[in-house]
Amino acid sequence: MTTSEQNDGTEMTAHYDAVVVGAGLAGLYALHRLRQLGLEVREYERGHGLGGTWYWNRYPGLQCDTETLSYSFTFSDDLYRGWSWSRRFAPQHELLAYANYLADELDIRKHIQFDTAVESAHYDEPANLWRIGLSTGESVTATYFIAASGPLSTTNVPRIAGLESFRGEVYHTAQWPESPVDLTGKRVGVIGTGSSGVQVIVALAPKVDDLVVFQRTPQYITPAQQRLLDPEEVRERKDNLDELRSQMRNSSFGAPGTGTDRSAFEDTPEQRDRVFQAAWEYGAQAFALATYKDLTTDEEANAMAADFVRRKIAEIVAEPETARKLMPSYLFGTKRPIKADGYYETFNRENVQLVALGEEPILEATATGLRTTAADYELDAIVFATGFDAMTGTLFKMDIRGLGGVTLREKWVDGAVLKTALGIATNGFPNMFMVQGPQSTTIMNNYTLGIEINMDWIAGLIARMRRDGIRVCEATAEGETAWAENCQALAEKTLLLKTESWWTGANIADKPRPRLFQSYTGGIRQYRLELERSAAAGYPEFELRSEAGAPVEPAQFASVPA
Ligand code: NA7
Repeated sequence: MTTSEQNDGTEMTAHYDAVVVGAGLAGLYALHRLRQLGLEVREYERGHGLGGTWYWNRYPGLQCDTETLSYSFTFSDDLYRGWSWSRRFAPQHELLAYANYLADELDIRKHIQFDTAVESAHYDEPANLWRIGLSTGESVTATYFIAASGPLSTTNVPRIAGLESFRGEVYHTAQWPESPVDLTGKRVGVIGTGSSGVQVIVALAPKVDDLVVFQRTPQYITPAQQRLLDPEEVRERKDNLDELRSQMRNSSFGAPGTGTDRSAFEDTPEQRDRVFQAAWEYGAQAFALATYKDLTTDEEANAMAADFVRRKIAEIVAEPETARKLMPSYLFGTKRPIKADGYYETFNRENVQLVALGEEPILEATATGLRTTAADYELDAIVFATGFDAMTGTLFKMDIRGLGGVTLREKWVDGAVLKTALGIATNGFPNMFMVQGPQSTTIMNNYTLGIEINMDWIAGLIARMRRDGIRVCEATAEGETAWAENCQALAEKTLLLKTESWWTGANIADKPRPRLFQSYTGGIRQYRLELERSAAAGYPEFELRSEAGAPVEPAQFASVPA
């Protein structure tokens, strides 16, 4: 850090080589990689502790829905081997402990300032630096501005008329209090049945007196098949890390056992049932990713999977009317697949009631509960499990301004087109990089691996810049247009655009939505190859300018030894 005098000669502004937003897993790895380059880095975290998603989402029943033996950083053998998960899917406290383990082992905690939100980041073109305003009232400057602020970190709380008059407790799954919440013996309403809602519903049902589930869209939920990890399988993974890395980096999802080349049309209906049943029993991502390759590209194949789940619902749920309300009708896999144990069984409990909001929308909150068009539901607590303003929400919340004072929102929404170069940077915002930003693999794939691939590439680019005296790196308009079109073309080959979801930004009423798909859907392997191609070709999606302001020719740039 260096400090500089302001014009009036009184205030001092700290300057860092890089400022990183967020101390979730992406921010922690970003901090580590940039420190490895010898940069002075400051990381700001709005929370009181690190861990990002795993810090904020403390609701009962939370578990990661990617298998933990793959949901771990693999960049260091020692770190991978030094940590042991207890279960196939880690619970929240273990995920948080893992984030803290990383920070301590990498000795990076001292570079993180907690309880501090980045409120603004303005690019100062003449000075070629970012001026960053913090919630503490401080301001700092940085050469590189790194947004590791998370795709799911700004909560979505729907507006319900009269909510302020509700006399009971109100929670959001992603803003769960640190102090214990005891809902034992209470009447609880849960709004939302995405991954978080489903987990909290299963966890609360045996504890509360009455549970009323307010469901907007019925979901496809396949079993996670949670279990304790067998020490032998853990040892096997740890002993064969190179193989694990290779399997992860060469798969589409980013974890072993998550792909298949088989088409649903190659099997008879009886064979297909056996394949779906085996995947149902295996759990994890198997049903969505390892049964048939065409589930999310062909509507007929898709219907086969959807039909299997609907038959399961009919078998499991005793009350036919409840089963009917739980039947999903959208195309399977076009919202993020949900993995949970015992969800449909929960509706056989006498204390659990399902309200289909499609049939009886919520009118308002009253002092004592929620009123729909059909009934009054008396509640002691309302739990919002209503998700996030995903992908762009947190980026838009910060006042990020690039060249000419243009904000990201103005560029992507008012300009109506979401465009990024490789999901990492955007034209008009020099020296700003996003870790797992929009149009990267984000949480469509194994997030920890996506972070590593993304951040290694960014670190490689910054290392080259520093070595070659390149002061400005800006995504080109052509580069980002090509990437955005690539993302869109890939999404159009699937069924994903046929359903409104948080992947498309549709979960939030009135959200101004950028056109073009918000994620890269080509998978981890293809994304990695795209990044490698770009680096090998001298970063053609970027303009790199030297001290004198002259563009550096890609060929000249690429010829510098790594
Ligand atoms: P999600 O997956 O966005 O789920 C949010 C849920 O809340 C979903 O069922 C929504 O229904 C529902 N929702 C959202 N707004 C409303 C309103 N206004 N009224 C009623 N219901 C509403 O968030 P999660 O936290 O569960 O999971 C996010 C990711 O985190 C997940 O994919 C995992 O990767 C981890 P909808 O389906 O939109 O009709």
